[in-house]
Amino acid sequence: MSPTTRLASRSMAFVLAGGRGSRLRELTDRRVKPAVYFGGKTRIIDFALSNALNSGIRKIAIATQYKAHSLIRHCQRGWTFFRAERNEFLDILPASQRYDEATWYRGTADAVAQNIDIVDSYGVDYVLILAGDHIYKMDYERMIEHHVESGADVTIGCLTVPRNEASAFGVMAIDEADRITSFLEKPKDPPGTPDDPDVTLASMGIYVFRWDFLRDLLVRDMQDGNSSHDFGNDLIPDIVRNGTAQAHRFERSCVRASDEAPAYWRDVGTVDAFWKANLDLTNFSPELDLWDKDWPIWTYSEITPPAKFIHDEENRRGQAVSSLVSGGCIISGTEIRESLLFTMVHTNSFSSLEGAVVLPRAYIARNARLRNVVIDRGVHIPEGLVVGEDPEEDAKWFRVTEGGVTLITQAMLDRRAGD
Ligand code: ADQ
Ligand code: ADP
Repeated sequence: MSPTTRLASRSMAFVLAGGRGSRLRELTDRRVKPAVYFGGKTRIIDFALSNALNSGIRKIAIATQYKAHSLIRHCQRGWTFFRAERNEFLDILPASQRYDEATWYRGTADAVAQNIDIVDSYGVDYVLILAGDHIYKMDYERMIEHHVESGADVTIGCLTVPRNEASAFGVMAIDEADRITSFLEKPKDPPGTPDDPDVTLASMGIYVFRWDFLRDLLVRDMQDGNSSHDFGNDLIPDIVRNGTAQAHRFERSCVRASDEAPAYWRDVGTVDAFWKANLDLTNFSPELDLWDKDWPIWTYSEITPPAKFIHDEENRRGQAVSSLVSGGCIISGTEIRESLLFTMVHTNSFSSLEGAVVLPRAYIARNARLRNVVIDRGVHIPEGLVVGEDPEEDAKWFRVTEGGVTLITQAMLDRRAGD
């Protein structure tokens, strides 16, 4: 066994999956952001979980609270790779009133603090804190190695983002050894870096700690009446002020499509970003490589027959170009371009889709023309619906984003039908 394998086996991943993700609007009305579908077969949380599994981490806990049902169901059905007899597991930790005073997890640090005894029972040396809501491929073991080498109290995953987007992040300044010298959580006016005033070094919201260090910190934080019990707001600024914090640049451990490929990381936190990141997969050579056998994205996948393309009885072609079409789809006499269809989507004659992200089990009746849309799971698109040609008309019934994407859910269609 190589020393690095041992490091992963002495570590656990604690995945934070409790926040709603309200900027995804109606897509998170009934499911939490990590449970939102992404990429045709997977859900957002599968990326963090697969990174952990592919990095050799076999102890994973997931803290949930908001609308956790479909997330829990997905993990129970799909994330069954672990062998309890080798002390491997995936534990789901719903906010469960384990402490009288706190019904819910009060913040991200509280989600770990309320489970201190459970983490103790895992017997690990290192804890990797992850967010369950980003799309990227990363070898976490390299980050844990970096943490051990540097001897810092905490190591924070970070990447550069455009300065005008940086106010959504924790941002940091570093010295020449990548030690963090200052940290500001979501500043209104984020500073640029010394090399480039237009970019900012931002926290990815992922952290490595020694468990004994983090444990002490959490116990103290729980008793602090002024704390919001959040990593980004409270614990990280405190360590930067009073201890040592190391920046780990994402480029050091990202898993790339090829040596020349950029380091791919996305927070698909808005409908526009979600739509774009999904459709980017239809590019000739996508930056996110889902075909890479060395770093697969594991998931629960329904058993489905192959996708089927048929000419209808009037001999109209069912066809898709520059598109991804998942198992179980039936494309009957529909023209599809630059679109991504999840499993078991059924489309019908004289309809066309362009720039469409269609979640599982949607049904599209005849004569529909849909452009630049996100269609929620199980939606029944009625005959003749036209979307993407008249934004004012679309906005009467559906959610039209700043970027001009229309989100369609069944509740919106029901309102429209009832009017
Ligand atoms: P935010 O993006 O604001 O900032 P936050 O809302 O703290 O992220 O959520 C982080 C993760 O924790 C998400 O996966 C979320 O689902 C989960 N979560 C939120 N509240 C929770 C709770 N009460 N219980 C359980 N899980 C919860 C953070 C950092 C920034 C950093 C960005 C990067 O604070 O410094 O830049 O992430 O996206
Ligand atoms: P998934 O996210 O797994 O695709 P669905 O979209 O079917 O699941 O449902 C998301 C969540 O909403 C699940 O927890 C499901 O049980 C719940 N749900 C689905 N349909 C309804 C409904 N009509 N009323 C209330 N809850 C629903």
